[in-house]
Amino acid sequence: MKPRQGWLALALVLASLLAAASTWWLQAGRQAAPAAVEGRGCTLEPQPASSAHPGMVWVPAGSFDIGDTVYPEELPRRRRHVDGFWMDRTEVTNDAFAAFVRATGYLTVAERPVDSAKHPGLPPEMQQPGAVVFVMPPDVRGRADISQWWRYVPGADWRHPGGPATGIQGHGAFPVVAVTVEDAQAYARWKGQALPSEAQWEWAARAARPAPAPAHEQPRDANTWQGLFPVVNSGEDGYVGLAPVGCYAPNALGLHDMIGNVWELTADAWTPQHGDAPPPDQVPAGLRGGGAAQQVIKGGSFLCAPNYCMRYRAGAREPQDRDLAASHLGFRTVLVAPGP
Ligand SMILES: [Ca+2]
Ligand SMILES: [Ca+2]
Repeated sequence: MKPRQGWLALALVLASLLAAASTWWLQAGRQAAPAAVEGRGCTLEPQPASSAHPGMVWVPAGSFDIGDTVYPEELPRRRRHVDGFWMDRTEVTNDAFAAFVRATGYLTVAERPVDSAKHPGLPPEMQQPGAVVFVMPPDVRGRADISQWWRYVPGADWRHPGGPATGIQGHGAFPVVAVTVEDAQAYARWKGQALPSEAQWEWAARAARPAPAPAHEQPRDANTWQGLFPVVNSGEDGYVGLAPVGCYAPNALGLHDMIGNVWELTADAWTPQHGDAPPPDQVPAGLRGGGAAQQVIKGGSFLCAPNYCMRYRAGAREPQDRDLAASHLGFRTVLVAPGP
């Protein structure tokens, strides 16, 4: 494919690979939201008042074999060592991101004019600020053409995750979506924190357990997709779309929604497979030469289903365009500081 020919195609391919987006407002109209907590948030377990970093949990140091064996990009498994660090126990919420925007006046990438020099030849609708949005189709002809359920929506952004007519009122406890790695890193810097490396993220998702390799089954304590993606979503896990953060049981470290709900951005530039050496942590991809345009994202989302995207696993990974927002994609931050 000519690199400039199809940002649309690229966007759609990436989006499909990620199995992304925010259908909560659309799907909620089709299927009654089964959870009584819709919109209000879920109650997080209290933390000790003495906690050095409220809202974060300590992830101890350790070594493990990064990766998994389900999809080619998870190979080869490589030994990685991770020093101890603090990590947000939930995905960053709309309320938290709104506080950052209020304090700084920050404008997200999806709200800015599209860089036509960087992406020449875009169709008119993609020359407008916006984000990629999942729209549940009534039926599909196979799953090769992902434009059956993925759309670039002008006016979609973190405040309007489904497009201009949608909003986040009453959804302050939901994960912020439609943010890019630049946005996530700006938030993290404001907090004095950083995005996790892929190794940090995966080690934390494994609850700092070096072995055995995590199971491949669809998890029960996570917001994923039950049914035949993209047309049948039974919502057996309580949510057909996004869920407020912290509605599902935490892992053994106290981290919620590492698997499912929203995909999570990392600090690492995308590599098609795990290399001999780990990518340098927390270094913007552009600084490593070549201007890598994609970032590693982890954990899968509420759109991950057994028939389409079995990426509800710690070792799963996907690429995401650095400058393209999607309504299934959020993040959480880490802090390198002395442990408890
Ligand atoms: Ca679900
Ligand atoms: Ca997640």
